[in-house]
Amino acid sequence: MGKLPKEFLWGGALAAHQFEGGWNAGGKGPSVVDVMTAGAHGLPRQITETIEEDRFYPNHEAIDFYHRYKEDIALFAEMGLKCLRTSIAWSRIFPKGDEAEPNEAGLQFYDDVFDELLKHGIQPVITLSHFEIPLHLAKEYGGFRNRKLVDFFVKFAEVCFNRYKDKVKYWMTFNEINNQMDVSNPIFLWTNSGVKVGENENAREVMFQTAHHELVASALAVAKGKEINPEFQIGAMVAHIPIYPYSSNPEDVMLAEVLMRERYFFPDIQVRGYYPSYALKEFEKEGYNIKFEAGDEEILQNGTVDYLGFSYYMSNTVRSGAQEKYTEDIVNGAVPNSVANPYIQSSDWGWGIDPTGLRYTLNRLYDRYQIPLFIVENGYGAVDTLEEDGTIHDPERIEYLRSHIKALETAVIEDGVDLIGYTPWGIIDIVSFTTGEMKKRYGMIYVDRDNEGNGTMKRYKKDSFNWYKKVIESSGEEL
Ligand code: P53
Repeated sequence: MGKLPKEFLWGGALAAHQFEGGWNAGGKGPSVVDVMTAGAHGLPRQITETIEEDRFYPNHEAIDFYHRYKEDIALFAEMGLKCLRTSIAWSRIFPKGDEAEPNEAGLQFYDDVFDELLKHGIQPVITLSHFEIPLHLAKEYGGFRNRKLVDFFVKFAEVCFNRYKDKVKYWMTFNEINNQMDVSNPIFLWTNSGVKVGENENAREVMFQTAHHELVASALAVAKGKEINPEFQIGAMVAHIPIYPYSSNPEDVMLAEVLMRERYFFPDIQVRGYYPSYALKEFEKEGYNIKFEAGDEEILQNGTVDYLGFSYYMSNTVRSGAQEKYTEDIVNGAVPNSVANPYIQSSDWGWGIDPTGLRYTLNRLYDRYQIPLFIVENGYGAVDTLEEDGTIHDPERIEYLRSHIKALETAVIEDGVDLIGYTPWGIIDIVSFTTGEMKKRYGMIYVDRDNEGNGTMKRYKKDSFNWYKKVIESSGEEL
């Protein structure tokens, strides 16, 4: 089939709050995830008002990378990673979010981590906001529903861009900025934006106002970043779950087409620089009063992104009328009228395994946007067993990754998609975002820690560790 280019960025992906720990070390302030308890598949995490003494908050200690980063980075280097995608915890840099000056200890921590990575030839790929908005900004200002957050975010971005301008080239503004379009689960608006919806409010209207502020903040940050270092590549980042029609019935096809706007809304604006007509029609039809300020259109136009980063885990399938007529086929937790796809198997957490969907996604996104793409998350969350001899056999994870790498190679080599790199999610076991569990593991490195926070924290290589190392060494030929 040919080869991926030499400069292809093989890596791994993480997010500060899910692995760093040290939640109040070095002057860090609490973030919106520091008040989230643990849940399970089908059992939502709770958002508590304050940090309660007798509750367990899995992100507080996470896997304690904060104190073990040298050991962990040495393992990443042994695997041969060319880049590591992670995020900067906003509340390490601005503990409350609205201070005049940044926290030097927080800035120094990322200098140390980036230096350690660069020493091993691993380039940091950085998300500015990955679900870790300072809690104070959520509580005192109402999060991104408040326009003031635009200034706080841009200031945070500017401080990071200036400080790390010679250490980081690839940036992303907001992680999975589109998750919050699912207003049925409060954790998405909370973690994306620090927003809670009141009982008498229209959640979708609140979401669009919040989104507008974030889109403006993202565009301003992009423009600022390019001023600071024109070599920067600054991207958007969305969760991309393609929506398939259940059948060739034109009603199913049209339903899938309309629902795909839930996936395209954010990148349409971040890539093209203006609101798509379907969104403006929805505001008009629903009577949403979304406040735009004078100059916003220009800001959006002047802050378009250089590339589109996205996560890909699974696909969704929708059937017209499923909600009324085919209720037995309904799968929950996804867009309305979602049904099980008879051609696709699911993981234990109900995430459908669909490698062809990745090739399909790469083609659709590249056709629509014509800018480079970056797969910044993909992976398989599963239970792993640490054997007595210290080994962990994870053939299902290897199979998942192998089939998805094959799909991306086909998209690049045969379809001509411009793809910057591939950073599988949770290169080392971390706290699951949606459930707060440790037992939903993605890593190629096992961490001895359980759902309740017990364990030695010792690191072990899984079978997938050596497998991925070979994949990288052979530029993706040896799968
Ligand atoms: P966990 C939904 C669909 C796809 C990706 O998730 C998603 C979500 C949840 O919004 O989130 C990303 O740990 C997210 C990561 C997260 C990862 O997927 O729940 O960017 O922070 O850990 C995997 O299995």
